[in-house]
Amino acid sequence: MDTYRNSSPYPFCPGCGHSLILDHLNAALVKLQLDPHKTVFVSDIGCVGLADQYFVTNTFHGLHGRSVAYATGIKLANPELKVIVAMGDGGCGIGGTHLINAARRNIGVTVLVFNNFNFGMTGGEHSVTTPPGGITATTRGGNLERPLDVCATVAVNGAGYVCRGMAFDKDLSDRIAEAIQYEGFSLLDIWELCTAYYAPNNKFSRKALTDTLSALHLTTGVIHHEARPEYSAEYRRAYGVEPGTKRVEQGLETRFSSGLDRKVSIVVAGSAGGKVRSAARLLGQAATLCGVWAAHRDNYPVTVSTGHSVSEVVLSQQEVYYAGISRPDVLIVLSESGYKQVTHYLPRLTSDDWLFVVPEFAGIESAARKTVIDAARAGRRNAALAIIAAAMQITGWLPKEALAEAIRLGQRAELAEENLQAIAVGAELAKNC
Ligand SMILES: Cc1ncc(C[n+]2csc(CCOP(=O)(O)OP(=O)(O)O)c2C)c(N)n1
Ligand code: SF4
Ligand SMILES: [Mg+2]
Repeated sequence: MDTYRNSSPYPFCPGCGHSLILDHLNAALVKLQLDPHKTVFVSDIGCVGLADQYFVTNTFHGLHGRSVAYATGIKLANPELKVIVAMGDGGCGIGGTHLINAARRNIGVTVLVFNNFNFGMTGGEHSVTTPPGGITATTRGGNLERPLDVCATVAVNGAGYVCRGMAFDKDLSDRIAEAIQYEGFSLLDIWELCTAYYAPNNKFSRKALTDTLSALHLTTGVIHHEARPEYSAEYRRAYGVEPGTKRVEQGLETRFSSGLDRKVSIVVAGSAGGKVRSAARLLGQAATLCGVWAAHRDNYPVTVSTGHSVSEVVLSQQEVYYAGISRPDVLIVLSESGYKQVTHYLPRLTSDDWLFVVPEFAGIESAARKTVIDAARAGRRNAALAIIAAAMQITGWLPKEALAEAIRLGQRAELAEENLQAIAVGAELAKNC
C-alpha cells in the first residue's frame, strides 16, 4: 500500500503539530506494509482523538484517558493485531495509571503521545506536561507544577521501547516504525505546537521546544530499549489458553417446572458461617433450572467471617429489572445478627406472607403465616438450605429436585452430599408444618 490515509483532509488548525505526526505515522505504516485489517488505531479524546477517522485501519474511539486500557484489551483478545494508540498530553494526565500499567505489563501496544503541552480541544487549559511558567487558560500567572516526564515514567515502570522526539524530526517515521515493530510496550513522546493556544500564549516556537528540553534536562532520541517478555504472549503461555477464544457456555437449561405464578422475594437472614449466601445461590440456580428468572443480592459486613449474612432472592417468570424488596413474600430468620438486619420487614408482612424462624425466635409477633422450624438435624451450617427447601415445598414454588440438581451441577462431591441431605431434611420438616 502506498498510503494508509483516506481522502479526507485533516481537520486541525493551520500549523498544528498533529498533522505532521499523523503524516509520519502514515509513512511508518507504508514502510512496514502492515495489513490494515490487522492494525487497530485507538484514539483518545481531544483534537488528537479526531485522528483515527483519516486512516483506513480498524479504529476504536472511547473515553478520555482510557485509550491505553482499550488497546490493552484489544491486544490481549487478539495478539495478532498491531495496536497503535494516539493520545494527547491531556489523555496522559487523565489516564496516567493506564500508561503505567501497560508499561508494567509490557503489553504489545505502541503509544504516540501528541504532546502539545495543553488541552487543545477545550481551549488551551494546562495539562500534566505544561512547562514551568507556561501561560494557559487555567494558569494565567504561569504554570507552577512540575511537568510529568512521560518517558521516564513508563521506562522506570517497565516499558520496553521509549523514545522522545519532535513533530519536526525528519526521522520521526523511522522511530514510529521501530516502536511498532517492537514486540512489547513502546511509547513515543512527541513534542509539537498547538498553534491555536499554547504557541501564541507563550510565544512558543520550534526553538522554544529545544530550549524547554534543555531547561528541563531532557534528552531526545531512543531513551530506553530493552528486551522483555510481551504480556499477551506470556499470558497465553502461563494460562495455556488463547485469549479471545470462545468459552464453552455452561448454561443452566430448563429441566423442571415451577409452581410460581407471580414475582416473589425471599429474604434469608442469618450469620457468617451459616452458608446463607451459598444456599441463596442454590435457590437462584434451582429457579433457573425451572426456567424462572432469579436475582440475588447479599448483604454482609466487610469483615466476612463475623456478623450478619443476609441474602435476598427475587424470582419471577419474567426478567427481573428491579431486585429491590420492600416486603418479602418469605422471610427466614436464622440468627440474632441476621434478625437485627431485617426487623424493618416484620411490620410490613401480611397474612399472605410466610415467616420461617428457628425455635429461638418462636416468640416473634407477625401478621404473616409463622412457621417455627427446628432444622438442627441438618446441622447449624446447613439450616439455611434446609429451611429454604422446606419453604419451597410449602409454597410450591420450586420442586426439591431442582434444588438437588443445582447442587449436583455446581458442587464438589463431598459438599454436595451434605447439601443433598439438608434438602432431604427440609422436605421432611415441610411435611410436619
Ligand atoms: C474525563 C474527561 N474529562 C474532560 C473531558 C473534556 N475534554 C475533551 S477534549 C479535552 C482536552 C484534550 O486534551 P489533549 O488530550 O491534550 O488533546 P488535544 O486536544 O491537545 O489534542 C478535554 C479535557 C473529557 N472528554 N473527558
Ligand atoms: S486547538 Fe491546538 S491541538 Fe487542536 S487542532 Fe488547533 S492547534 Fe491543533
Ligand atoms: Mg494536548
